[in-house]
Amino acid sequence: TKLLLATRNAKKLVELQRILDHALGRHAIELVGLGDVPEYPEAPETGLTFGENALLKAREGVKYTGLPTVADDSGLAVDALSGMPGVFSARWAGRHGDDKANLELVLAQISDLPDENRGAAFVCAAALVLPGGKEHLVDGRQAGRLIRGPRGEGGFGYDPIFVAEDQTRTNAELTPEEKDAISHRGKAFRALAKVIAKTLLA
Ligand code: ITT
Ligand code: NA
Repeated sequence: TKLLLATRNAKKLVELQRILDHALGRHAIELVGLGDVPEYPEAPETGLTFGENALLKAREGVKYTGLPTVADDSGLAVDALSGMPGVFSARWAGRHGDDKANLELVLAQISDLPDENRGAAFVCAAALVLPGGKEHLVDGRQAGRLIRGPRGEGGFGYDPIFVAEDQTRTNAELTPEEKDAISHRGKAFRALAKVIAKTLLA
């Protein structure tokens, strides 16, 4: 079964295919990337919440391809920054997708805070929009804290500075499977996999 994945983030795509393969069995879902859709428009991400943005991205996918479409909108909410960078996580330092600059800016913004005030959470909204117009939205959250400098090579984005609750390693030091098991994206897309199983694979 073909599903469009409305993302331009290659690392997200890898995580999502892996999470869906694990939840639904290998080859149950074939994710089609935006690279295979000619003249796909810039994603509208004008929403004020992760959920709104995920729905905007998924609706756009259905509109341009007619395929059932999934989308992920996600980010890091830092307690001491009143939940920022939040929906601005991908472009917090200015240039979209500059992971290194983004995490360095967040670290600078909380550099004077003691360990007990460095709480943060990753949030993921996962949307499924069907060609008939039906919409499904779920989310997932991973709570933790920010350390003072990056550690690890795995994952992407803010993973090198984030240590999840009950962990000693950063998300970037976990294996991919360990990250999926506890991540905001793993939680959201395992919930969405149940919806996919009922609506598209039944
Ligand atoms: P698309 O909109 O094309 O899917 P994007 O990277 O722009 O790709 P978002 O707007 O959802 O996606 O922004 C997500 C940002 O949040 C991402 O660039 C990272 O900075 C951060 N982020 C999301 N999930 C993360 C994760 O699992 N680990 C670390 N950082 C993450
Ligand atoms: Na976004």
